[in-house]
Amino acid sequence: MKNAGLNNRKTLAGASLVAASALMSAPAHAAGFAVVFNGNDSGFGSLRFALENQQASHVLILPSVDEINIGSTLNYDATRSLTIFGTGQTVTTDLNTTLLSVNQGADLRISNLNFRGKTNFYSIENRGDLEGPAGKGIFVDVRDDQTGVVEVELFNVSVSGVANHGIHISDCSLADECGGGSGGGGEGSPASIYVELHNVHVNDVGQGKFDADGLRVDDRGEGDIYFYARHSSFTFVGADGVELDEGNAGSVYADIAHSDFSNNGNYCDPALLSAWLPSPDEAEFSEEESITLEMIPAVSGSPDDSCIEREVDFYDSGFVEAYEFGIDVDDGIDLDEAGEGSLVAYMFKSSINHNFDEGVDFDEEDGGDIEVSFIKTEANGNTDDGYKMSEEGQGDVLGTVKRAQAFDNGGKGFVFEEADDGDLSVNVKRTQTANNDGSDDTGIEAVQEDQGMGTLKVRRSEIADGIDTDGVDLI
Ligand SMILES: [Ca+2]
Ligand SMILES: [Ca+2]
Ligand SMILES: [Ca+2]
Ligand SMILES: [Ca+2]
Repeated sequence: MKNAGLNNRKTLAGASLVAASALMSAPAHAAGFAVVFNGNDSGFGSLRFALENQQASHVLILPSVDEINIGSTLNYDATRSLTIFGTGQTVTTDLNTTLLSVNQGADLRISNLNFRGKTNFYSIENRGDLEGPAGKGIFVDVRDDQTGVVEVELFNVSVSGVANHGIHISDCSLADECGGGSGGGGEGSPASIYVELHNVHVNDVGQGKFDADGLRVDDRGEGDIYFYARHSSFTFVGADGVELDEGNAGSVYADIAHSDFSNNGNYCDPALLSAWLPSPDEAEFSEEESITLEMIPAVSGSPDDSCIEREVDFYDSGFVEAYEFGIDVDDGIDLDEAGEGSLVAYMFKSSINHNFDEGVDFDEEDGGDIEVSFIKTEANGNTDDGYKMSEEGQGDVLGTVKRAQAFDNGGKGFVFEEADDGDLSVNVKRTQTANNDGSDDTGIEAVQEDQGMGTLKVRRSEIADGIDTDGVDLI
C-alpha cells in the first residue's frame, strides 16, 4: 500500500475492479463468495461451478435465475461451512439422484431455495433403489473424526419428489445401512448434530425405498441431536415424517412449534402387501408340534420384502413357539434414544394426523429419562397410537399434556410406559380424547413397571374413552 497516496482515485477504482472480477471468475479453491447468475448445470456462473469448482463458502443465486436443472448430484467437498442464499429458485432433476451432497461434514445454511426430484413418481411399485442408490434431497455426511457441533439451518426451503430421505444428516459409518431404532448399528464421530428449520416443507419424499424419511438424523458415537422446527411440515413421506436416531452416549432434544407431521408412513402399503402375508399371519404352537424355523419362511417375491417383518419366538429346545408377520408402516415423528442420555421433547401447536403407524413414537432405552410436553397439539386418525412414549432402563418418564387432543386413533390416545428403575409422573390438563382403539379405557394409558412410583394427574379434561393405569396412581 505504499503507493496509496500517489493516485488515490485510480487505486480505488482499480481495487473495486479487482474485487468485481474476483467475484465473477474466482479460480478454484480461492473464493469465499460466489454469485450464480445462470441456471446451467455446469460452467462459469452455475451453481455447480460455485460449489464444486470454486468451493465457495457463500453462494448467492441471483433473482434472475429461475430453475436449476441438474444432471448429477451437486457436491460440496470442503470442510468449511457453506451458506447458500437462494432467491426462490428450484434445484430440480429428472434423474433419481441426490440433489445436494455435503460430503465432508461442513455446516450448512440454505435460505429461499427449493429442491425437487420427480413429483408423484415413486412408489413401492416404482422403486428408486433397484438400479442403484435412491436419490435424496439434501445429504450431509459427517466426517468419522468430526468434533463439536455440525449445524444445519434451513430457512424457507422445500424438498419434494426424491425416492429416498428428503433431508439426511448421517453421523454413522454404515451410511444408508445404519438402520433405525434400537436395532440400529454403526459407529460415529464425537460430534453432535444441530438442525434448525424455519418454514421448511418436506413433502412426497421417501416413496421409492424402504425406510426413507422426511428428515432423518443418525447420530452414533458421542454427541447429542438437537432439533428445532418452526412453521415446518413433513407430509406424504414414505416412512417417518421425521426420524431422529441417537444410538450411543448423548441425548435427543426436540423443540417443535407450529409444525405438521401428517399422512406419513405408507411406502409399505398395507392394501397392496397384505396379499403376500402368510395365512394365518400369526400362530402359536406346542413344543410337541416340533415346528422349525425353516417351516416358516420369510416372505419373498413381494414388491419389497423389506416391508414384511417376521417375528419368531422359540422354546428352549429350539422349536418355534409362535410367529407373527406384519407390514412395516411408519410414524409422524419417531425419536429413538439409546445408550446413556435422555429424550427431551417439547411440541407446541402442532398436528400429527393420519399417519400409518403411531403419530408420535418416542422410545428411550438404557440410562436417561423421557421428558415431554405436548401443548395444544393434535394427533388424530393415526393407525396406531396417537402419542406413544416408552422408557426402559434407568430413568423416569415426566410428561406434561395441556390443551391437547387425541381422537380416532387405531391405537390408544396417549401411552406413557416406564419400565425398570425410575418413576412416572404425568400431568394432563384441559385435554380431550375420544374414540381411540375401541374406546375401552384407551384415551390415556400409563404404566409403571419394576422399581419406582407412578402418578397420573388429570384435570379439567374430557377423556371420553377412559383411562387405564398399571402401577400408577390416578390422582
Ligand atoms: Ca456423534
Ligand atoms: Ca444416547
Ligand atoms: Ca431410561
Ligand atoms: Ca419403574
